[in-house]
Order: sequence, then C-alpha cells, then structure tokens
Amino acid sequence: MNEAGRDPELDGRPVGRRTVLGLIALAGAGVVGGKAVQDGLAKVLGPIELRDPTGLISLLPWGDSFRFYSVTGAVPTMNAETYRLTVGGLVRRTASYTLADLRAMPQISLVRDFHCITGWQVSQVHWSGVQLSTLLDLAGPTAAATAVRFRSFDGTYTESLTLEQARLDDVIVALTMLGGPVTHEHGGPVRMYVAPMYGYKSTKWLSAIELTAAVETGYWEHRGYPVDGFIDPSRGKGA
Ligand SMILES: Nc1nc2c(c(=O)[nH]1)N[C@H]1C(S)=C(S)[C@@H](COP(=O)(O)O)O[C@H]1N2
Ligand SMILES: [Mo]
Repeated sequence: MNEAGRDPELDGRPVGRRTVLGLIALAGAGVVGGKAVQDGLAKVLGPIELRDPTGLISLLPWGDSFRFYSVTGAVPTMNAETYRLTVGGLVRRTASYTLADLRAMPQISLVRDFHCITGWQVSQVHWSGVQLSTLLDLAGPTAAATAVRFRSFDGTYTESLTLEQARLDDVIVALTMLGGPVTHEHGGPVRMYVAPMYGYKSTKWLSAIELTAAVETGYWEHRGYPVDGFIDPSRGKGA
C-alpha cells in the first residue's frame, strides 16, 4: 500500500481505505451479512481469498491473504491440452514441455511466507513443482548465458534472475500452490515461485524460460522496483 491507502499493483482499481473500513464497520454493526460484505469488497478490491472464518480479517488490506494480481486485462486460460512451457535462448537443447511432462519430473515442496513488496504477506504457503535448476540442466546453458528471463502468456509480464539465482534450490516452476493445482487467478497452470524474493519475481502464467547474455529488466523493474528482489537484504548485492 502506498501512503494514499492504494495498492499500486492492483491494476486499474484504486481502493479508498475509507470504502474498505466503511464496509467492515457495517459488518461489525451487523447491518449486512458477511457474504454481502465480501461481494461489496470484491467489487472494489477485485477477487480476494478469504481464509478466516468470520471473513473480516482478510478484508483488511493488511490481512493474511493473497491478492490476485495481473498487469493486463483478460489472460487466456490454459489447460493440460493447450499449455506449453518453452525453454530456449542460449542453450544447447531447446524444449517445449506439456503439463504432463512437467508433472512427470521430480517435484519438490516448499512452505514459506509470501511477501509482496507493497507490504502484504501470507504466512506458511504450501508450494510444489519442478526445481528450475532441473530444467536448466536439461537445457544446457551455453558459456555465454549469464541470466534467465521469464515470459508470461499474459503477453506483457517479464522477469529475470541471474543464472546463479536461478539455480538456487528454492526457485521452482510451481505446479501446485495452497494445496492444489495453481489456479488461473494465481497464474496457473504453471507459475514461477522464487521463494527468497519478493512476489514480483514470481512470474504468473509462465510460458517461456530463456537463457540470456545479461539480466533483462522486468515489468515492475522498468517502473522502479529493484532488479535484486531478495527479501533478506544480506543476500542481495547491496543495491
Ligand atoms: N504475469 C504476472 N505475474 C505476476 C504479477 C502480474 O501482475 N502478472 N504480479 C506479481 C506480483 S507484484 C506479485 S506480489 C505476485 C502476486 O501473486 P498472486 O496474484 O498469486 O497473489 O505475482 C507476481 N507475478
Ligand atoms: Mo507484488
């Protein structure tokens, strides 16, 4: 959230804090039921995931729940028949993987707190998928490759990591999240999860992984975010 109480990442939906607090006050006073409040908030905030039984904690902008982010409008829906992940660029062996191909590879699980750089976070989120290093080993980066770029089938979002960061064992091509397949809203069927970094590094609706000669500035980095996305500043290069 910025000082105006708005979430700059929530595409085209500036949210007045007063609107949110007003709806919560109404619910507290028993004026409207939880469902009505949720529907009202869904209109101003966009879809939000509700985990607390009263439905009130997650209505707060700082509650323990995900926002659904997209910098574009409608994103095509992909399924097991239509989804492909390409790996290319500066590699010896390019590849195009189906969802079945990815599911057949060794999977790892992670449980971590998710941090968006705007301040919201979600505790102890379960993830599983294929380590990015597995796909990099299959591709065989050439000597000229020093970085990895991620593309999204939303047609707009990009991100990058250095090859060294991309090989960390908690950087995964995620197939499950929150105990089930990654939903469309969360960037499914396949998204990145770069566990040691802020959420903007975890490209949703992942379509391509490309080995490049240098780190290419990503979508939010063009708009001011640090290229080094480590949550723990001691792990970064000290920008
Ligand atoms: N394609 C795409 N990936 C994206 C984004 C986006 O808008 N589009 N937002 C990023 C940001 S800023 C965050 S915090 C997380 C949010 O993930 P969620 O939408 O599953 O909560 O996705 C990241 N990946
Ligand atoms: Mo974010």
